[in-house]
Amino acid sequence: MKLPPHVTEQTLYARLDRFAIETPSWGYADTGTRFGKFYQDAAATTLDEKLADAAEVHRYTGCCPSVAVHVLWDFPPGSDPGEVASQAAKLGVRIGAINPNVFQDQCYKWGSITNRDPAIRRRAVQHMLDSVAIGRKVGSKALSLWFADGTNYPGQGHIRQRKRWMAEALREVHAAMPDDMVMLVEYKPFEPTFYHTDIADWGMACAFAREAGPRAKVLVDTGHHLPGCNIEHIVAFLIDEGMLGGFHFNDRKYADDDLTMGSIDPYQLFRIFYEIVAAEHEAGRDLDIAYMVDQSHNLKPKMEAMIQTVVTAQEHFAKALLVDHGTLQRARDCDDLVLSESILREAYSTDVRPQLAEYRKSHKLPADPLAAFRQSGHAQRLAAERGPKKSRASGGYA
Ligand code: RM4
Ligand code: MN
Ligand code: MN
Repeated sequence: MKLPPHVTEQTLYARLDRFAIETPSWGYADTGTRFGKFYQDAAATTLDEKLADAAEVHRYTGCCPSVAVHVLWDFPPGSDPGEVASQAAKLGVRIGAINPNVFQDQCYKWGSITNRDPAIRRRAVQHMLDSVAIGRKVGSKALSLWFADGTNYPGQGHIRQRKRWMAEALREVHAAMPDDMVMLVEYKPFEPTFYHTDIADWGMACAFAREAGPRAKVLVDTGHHLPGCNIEHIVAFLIDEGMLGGFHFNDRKYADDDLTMGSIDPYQLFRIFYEIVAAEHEAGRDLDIAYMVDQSHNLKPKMEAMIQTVVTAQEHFAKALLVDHGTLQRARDCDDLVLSESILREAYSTDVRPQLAEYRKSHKLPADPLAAFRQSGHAQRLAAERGPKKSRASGGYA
């Protein structure tokens, strides 16, 4: 494949070298929907297994050096964060974002940091402070926050008071973070609450992040928007405000479906990457954005789904790097919208797979990571080893 004249192999390869994607520990584990959970023999159960699977994905793709962890699921009481960090290093990965979990315990029935009971609010804040401490010990650079807090019925909660509790808690946690840690504030319009959610959209996340402190930014989970929402607009806006901290990548058809990235709307993924690449082009430097995956592979084999996601991310990022910014600007300057759109479509339609295969070969990686993984028999070996040991409590709906 020939690259367009404005892109050199050298610059493309160099930018891809600096494009890392963090995979989540929970993406390797058995997860389900609220209706049930179907176990996979090869899926990971322990944190060691999740780290081993993430390391294997990194070996095939070369661009997933870190793993996001969920405190409650991955660090049960008594676990040693230092031990986890060295186990990760031994496997060839490091611990990425720390995700506190203040939505699962029974005490959070009426919310966590916006619960009207000060004792529960304290408990939730304490869990976040403990998560910061774990983050310090494992060398994590990000505290990633998502709250299930909200109400189910009109009249249930004092919305403005809850807003103040939220701000207060975030400020306290921000103050406890080391200087090299960022706080990522995630938003979601609904689920598990269905009337109002305390951080329902990017604007609220941005306001809370600004109030929390200078190292708090917004986290855009691509599945957390109402239908029809223009996500790339949000991305461009947050970049311009200096408030885009990172992504949780996944795809969706209806709600927070957590499907694999680009499976439903790959052009949207390209448009998101285009806004980033355009801003980087104008700034003359990379933007500091954490690219993370947040998917629930209920039915797809976990590691294959992850490799498919990572390869899809690289492909769409590479396509965005092909956009001819100069010609696009000239087309805009004379309001030539047909040409402007065609320039984006030209880049999007370019088959970058041969170029990526070459790029990977130059790094001694498999040209086609997914095919290579499938041929390796690794998943079958894991299934034989892990399957018989797995306890399969029925994960029913009721
Ligand atoms: C939420 C959100 C969070 C994730 C939880 C499990 O919908 O996406 O990032 O940690 O699900
Ligand atoms: Mn998420
Ligand atoms: Mn989600």
